[in-house]
Amino acid sequence: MITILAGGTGSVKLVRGIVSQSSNVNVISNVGDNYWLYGMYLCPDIDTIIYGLADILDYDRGWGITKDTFGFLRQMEIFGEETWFRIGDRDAATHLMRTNMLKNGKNLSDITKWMCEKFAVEAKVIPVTDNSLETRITTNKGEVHLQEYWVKYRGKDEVEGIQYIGADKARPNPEAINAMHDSERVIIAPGNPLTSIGPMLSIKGVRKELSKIKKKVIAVSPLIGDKAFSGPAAKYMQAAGIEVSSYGLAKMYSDVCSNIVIDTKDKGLTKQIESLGMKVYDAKLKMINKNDEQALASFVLKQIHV
Ligand code: FO1
Repeated sequence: MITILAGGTGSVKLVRGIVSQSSNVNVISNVGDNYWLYGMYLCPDIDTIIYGLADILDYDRGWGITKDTFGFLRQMEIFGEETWFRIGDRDAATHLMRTNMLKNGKNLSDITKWMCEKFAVEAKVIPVTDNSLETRITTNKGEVHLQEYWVKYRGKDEVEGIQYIGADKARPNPEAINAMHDSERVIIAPGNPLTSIGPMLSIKGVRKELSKIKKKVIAVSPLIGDKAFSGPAAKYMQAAGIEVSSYGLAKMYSDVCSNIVIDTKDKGLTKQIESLGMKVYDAKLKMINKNDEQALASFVLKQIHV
């Protein structure tokens, strides 16, 4: 059994690769970027993983359903609503079903299981918690939800801080803890360390469990040099006072994992990272097609000899 901790867009390629190589995979999903909009509960990271595994993800955008239409959004615009968050018509059905089920008393874990069944996804997708956990970004103009910072305001303002609201009270999903405990290997996907992986690590029980099993935990870096493959990881790392490099990442993860895969171009950092007590592996990290996803996944699965 393999468990992978994942965010959305930055993680989905490796998640797909891992699932293509192993039949018993748990994906623990971030929920910090969940967002209420038009009375619907959106879980972008959970949906990106499920759509990716169901092979219906819009790969160019990295979110939403491929070839979706936007009639619903157009109508909201006519009603005078803000439409900065591009919800497709089929995607809206996912949010509506989830919201109705929540209103009928189901929890996010059960709803996610139901979604996996409906999309014929065999891997288990497990929300890291069923409690409220919200990533908020502080800028010089104030504090906003992550989706507002990145999508509505296009990540323009200087980031001063990142908060995980609710982390102190959030209970880890017992299924997530059991999955990590029972797995041969636990992988930290190359998601944004502050906004995809960070919210999960901010839950005390998750961090504690990972630190207990850190010898079998392997992280895959989302960086080459001081640049992320995609998205604002570098900007958030800088704001959090973390060196923007795979060394900075390794330092951030050093209490929860003993193994890291960095890009071959960053091989020069090996000694420095090893000084943190971590094993370092290098590979080509950029995944452009399914072959790359599978190659990196099989490389990651071959490492760690506990
Ligand atoms: N990201 C954008 O940059 N613009 C969008 O309009 C947008 C819509 C959207 C709709 C559904 C969904 O599941 C994700 C969506 N995303 C959009 C991605 C999302 O904002 C983030 O990339 C993730 O939350 C981070 O993992």
